[in-house]
Amino acid sequence: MSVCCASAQLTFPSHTTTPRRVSARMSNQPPKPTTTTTSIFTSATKLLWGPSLPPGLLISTARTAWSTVWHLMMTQLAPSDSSGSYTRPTSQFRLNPTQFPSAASSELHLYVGLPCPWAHRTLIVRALKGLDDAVSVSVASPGQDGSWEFKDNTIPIRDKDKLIPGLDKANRCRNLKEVYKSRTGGYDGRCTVPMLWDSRKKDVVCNESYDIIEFFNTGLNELAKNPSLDLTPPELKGKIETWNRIVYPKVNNGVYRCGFAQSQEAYDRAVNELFSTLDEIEDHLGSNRYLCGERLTLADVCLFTTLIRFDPVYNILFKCTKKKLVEYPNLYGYLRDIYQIPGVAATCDIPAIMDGYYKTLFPLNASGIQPAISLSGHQDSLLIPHNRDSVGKAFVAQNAV
Ligand SMILES: N[C@@H](CCC(=O)N[C@@H](CS)C(=O)NCC(=O)O)C(=O)O
Repeated sequence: MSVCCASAQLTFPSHTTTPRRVSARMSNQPPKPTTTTTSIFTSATKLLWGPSLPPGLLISTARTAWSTVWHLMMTQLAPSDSSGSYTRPTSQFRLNPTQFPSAASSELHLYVGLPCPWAHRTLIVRALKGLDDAVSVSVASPGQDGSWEFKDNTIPIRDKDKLIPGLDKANRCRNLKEVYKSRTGGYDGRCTVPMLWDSRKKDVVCNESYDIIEFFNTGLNELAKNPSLDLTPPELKGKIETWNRIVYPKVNNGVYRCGFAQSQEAYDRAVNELFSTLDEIEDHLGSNRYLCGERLTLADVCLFTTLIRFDPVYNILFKCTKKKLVEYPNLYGYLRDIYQIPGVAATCDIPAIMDGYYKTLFPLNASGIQPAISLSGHQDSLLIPHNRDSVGKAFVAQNAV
């Protein structure tokens, strides 16, 4: 099975840009009990133990069985170490920044899924650099068998450039596993998004998001509409690395360490590290428009894709509950600032994100029910003015894009 942003295999259901009801047949949820089955259960329990709770022995047996099954599922969903801390598996296809493939000899295609924060990074940098013509995209959605698959959504012609789940435009495969398998040399490992594919060589170029965004930022300038935008300017490389070393383990992966923890200790450690890092960033953003000062960098792109999922998903589903993002005025303004950079909003789809997480991470949300979220989690609220132009010495990075 595949999992959103994790390792194992639980997948996302299909989604659209607006919230909608998914029919029981189409969704990954178990069918709802009918009135007849509900009344059979009610009658059976009344017959067995009347209106009181089931006998203690039954409860403790069910509890042991339930928790064993939960641990088994979590082990596949999210491998952990002996202390119960989530350990993210490493990506198989990496890019060396000193040996980027040549743009002229490749035909690049990007595979993504909209709920995935790692894939989201690649969509943002592709949009900011103006690589939409140079790198085509297929948006995958989850299938019943647990792998990312491609669905025929018969996208209207006017929407053909929108990021909507659909068919595999590069290989006409039914699912991502088939694409990975068809690579020169074959493949039998984890089939994750984002995945960058070279249609000419019929091979995976890379399936590690940070490598892909570095490549998009500097390796394809001859094809980019905004070649002058540099999201890793040489003078900021040190700061970017410093922030990445903090933000990746404590925030990007930190929210997963909270949600996928398999012991109280592992959760406590993760949640404390997450919130002390958010407190630190909140302070920093009081006098810096972006993480590295006046310019938007790759470090911001990486932080942004976690922040936009925070109130609608991680705060609730992953128990990142000490605070909501909206309670951090600087972080929340920073989120809106980046969202309002031209090109970014079109890569964001909160209904698709919610659909993906709440309906497919079965061990964390067995009912599949999506919670109602407060206003701060809604996409429209990201259009509220951010008033951050004056924070620090504002070099308006988005003017360059
Ligand atoms: N380290 C990878 C993580 C990618 C990842 O975990 N993607 C998830 C979706 S959010 C996935 O495709 N999981 C499928 C699986 O694990 O089989 C990156 O940054 O690109």
